[in-house]
Amino acid sequence: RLRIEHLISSTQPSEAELHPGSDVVRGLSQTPKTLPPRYFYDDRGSQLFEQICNLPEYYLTRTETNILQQYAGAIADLTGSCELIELGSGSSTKTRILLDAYQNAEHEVIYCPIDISAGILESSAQQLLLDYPDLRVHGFAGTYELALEKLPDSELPTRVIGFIGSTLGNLNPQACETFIQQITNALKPGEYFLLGIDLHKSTPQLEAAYNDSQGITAAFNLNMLRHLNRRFAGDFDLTQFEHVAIYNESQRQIEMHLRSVRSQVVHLKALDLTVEFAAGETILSEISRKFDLEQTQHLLESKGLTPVEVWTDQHHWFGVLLCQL
Ligand code: AVJ
Repeated sequence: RLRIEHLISSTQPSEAELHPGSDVVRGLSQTPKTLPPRYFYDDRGSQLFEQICNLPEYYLTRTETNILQQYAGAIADLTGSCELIELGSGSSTKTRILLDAYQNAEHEVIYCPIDISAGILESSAQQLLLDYPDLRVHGFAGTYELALEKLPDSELPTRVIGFIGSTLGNLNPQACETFIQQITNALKPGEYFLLGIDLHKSTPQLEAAYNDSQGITAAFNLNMLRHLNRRFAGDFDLTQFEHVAIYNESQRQIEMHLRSVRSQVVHLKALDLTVEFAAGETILSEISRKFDLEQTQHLLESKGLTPVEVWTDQHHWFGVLLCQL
């Protein structure tokens, strides 16, 4: 009941495949300096992220989980039997709420998790097979782009592409448009897109969620430098950088930085890269955009994805949208 395909682009390898770390070189050579958020997620970073999801200040995961618990039955009834394709499936914790709902409604599901990390994909798929004796799992280890291009036609009446957890917030508006276009290209008329997004709210609440009192988010942010040290033979001194997260109200995004506490020089030997930092200079390690439910609906609609149903919590902190092509 388990099949995992490892996607590699043999015909047209991407720049990232041909030159691992070229994105790091580009980001650190720029002013202001940036790094791609995907470097958060080595094994330790994925563990820290799981801890973040359980923090009292980090309302996102808890709120989305509650929305899914309340409306998973409605989602299952609206789509019926389907292939459930999840982008960035990780540990598949929230997915279980959906799988339970389809099971209760006696709708058949083939679960297609897509994740860049083959290890977490394999282990969470094995666990799901144990817990759901009728479930078929067809996973893809690779990037969203490749997986979306290579998705086979559905064996079941329809497909649902799920992108929950507000990962969309990591994309700037232009990248967001490109991404939605990739979704519509991958779907056939009548098929669904299930999206979870964090919503705009007060600055103190947002800044608390990204500056938790236990310092887990700070550790998560700094771990990116440890990851780069290991991957690219670097000498970032983690004691000489500090975590900064501020809400940019006009752009409606949390901006997470690594700030150099003094002037210093860092080397990444495997990339043949030397980087100079001024005292107080920052690296932008992540944007986390906070959306407006109506604006997002209009954006999806303008790309041909019609919102079928929109759910939120009592405080309007988080939104879940089911759209149809
Ligand atoms: C996984 C991108 C949704 O933006 O809230 C958590 C990552 N960064 N704390 C987010 C994150 C800092 C998270 N996303």
